[in-house]
Amino acid sequence: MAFPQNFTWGTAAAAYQIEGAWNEGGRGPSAWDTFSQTPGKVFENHNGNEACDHYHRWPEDVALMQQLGVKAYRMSLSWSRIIPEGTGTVNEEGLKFYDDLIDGLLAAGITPWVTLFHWDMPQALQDRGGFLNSDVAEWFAEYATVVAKRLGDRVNHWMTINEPPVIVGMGYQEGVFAPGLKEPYANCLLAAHNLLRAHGRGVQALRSHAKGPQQISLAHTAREPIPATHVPADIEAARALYFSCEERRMWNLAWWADPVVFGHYPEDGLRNFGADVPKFTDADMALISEPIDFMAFNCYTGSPFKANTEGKAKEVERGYGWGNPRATLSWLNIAPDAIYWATQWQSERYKLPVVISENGMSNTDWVHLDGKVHDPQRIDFLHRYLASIEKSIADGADVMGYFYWSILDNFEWAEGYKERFGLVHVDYTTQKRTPKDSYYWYRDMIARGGLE
Ligand code: PNW
Repeated sequence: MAFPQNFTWGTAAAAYQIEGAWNEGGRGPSAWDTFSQTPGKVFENHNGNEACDHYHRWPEDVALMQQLGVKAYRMSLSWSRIIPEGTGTVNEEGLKFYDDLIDGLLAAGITPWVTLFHWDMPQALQDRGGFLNSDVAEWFAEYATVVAKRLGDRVNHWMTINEPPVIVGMGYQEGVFAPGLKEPYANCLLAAHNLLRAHGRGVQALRSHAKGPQQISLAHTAREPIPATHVPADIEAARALYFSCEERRMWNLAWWADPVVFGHYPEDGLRNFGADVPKFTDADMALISEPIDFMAFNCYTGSPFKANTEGKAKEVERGYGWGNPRATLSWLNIAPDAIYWATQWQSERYKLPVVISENGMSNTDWVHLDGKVHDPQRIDFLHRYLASIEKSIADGADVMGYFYWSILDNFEWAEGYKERFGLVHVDYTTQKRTPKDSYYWYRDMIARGGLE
């Protein structure tokens, strides 16, 4: 059992979570500025105004990644840094920032994997409805074209959009993330459809304006049902649930992934969501299913299911301590089998190579008396999840890369700076970076090319 030689070892972050400099260099406001600057939306009213000050400190951060030995860095671009109003005038200073960062990464031997949209919708476009406005597909194409023309001579790994279920589910349905809406289900499905159309236009723009062959995807996420045993009935039931569209929520993986790969929405979803499904055309579905090159999947957690007497998956009842062990973030119970089944089932169903575009955990990290940050939980977490990927590869899944979330502690959305996911600790009062024990563990593992 071993990882392939050419396996992409990486780490990740996103613009709003680390850059800061929210009103510098000509950047326009985004929906996350508005949301986090509204009292009561984020833990202790934290916001991303300064974050990790990566905008000014990126050379230090790139050096940290180079010493870590990662081959790739998954980063995102701030749309409103590049086009402050979302459409129209391009901000040269914003483009120059990413130009320099990408040159810095390449000089350090690190391949940039660029996500165009990691949740920070330009406020000017949010004011026009954001994903509820069908024009979003054209706005996104305009932005993707500007980016591809400028960066597409050096960047050839792309993700259009990060985690549709979180954007629409948490942002438009539950209202706990920007833009903080609580829309009826029909509007959520409309936003979902517009988002997928935007993805398709993004793929087209990247293919037409970036140079040379491109590797393109969008980053999915879900919470995995995990078969509680290896009895075939339990595996079948959990797999069926994984790809089912029964619940009227946004965490239905197949609702997002089937249209992109197969060009149609899943039958059960069309039936179950009925009149709430927006009107769509064949041309829409052709656009949404513009070919992609790999599945990107952000994998964090899952919970065990068993088949009941009808063969349907039922969550296993557990007593006190449910979900333990867990990260400090309440939904994140430690479930290494989630990454095994996610990679198995996605590679079987979609027949594309899978990249784990995010995986990580938040922990109670602080700088200890000896000046170091000891995080044995994260090392154990990494070891278990990576062993699961190794097993999945041995069992036939085509997994081509892994990106630890995140290189730095950062702005964890509605949880603010309370949750620390980084391989590198950040003191937000001084901006001092301290690599954690897990950073050195991951470094040694990459150097060896796999687990011991
Ligand atoms: C991802 N869930 O979000 C995001 O892509 C990152 O920006 C974020 O920092 C990271 O995971 C950790 O939260 C998620 O509720 C948010 O299952 C919520 C869920 C999953 C992923």
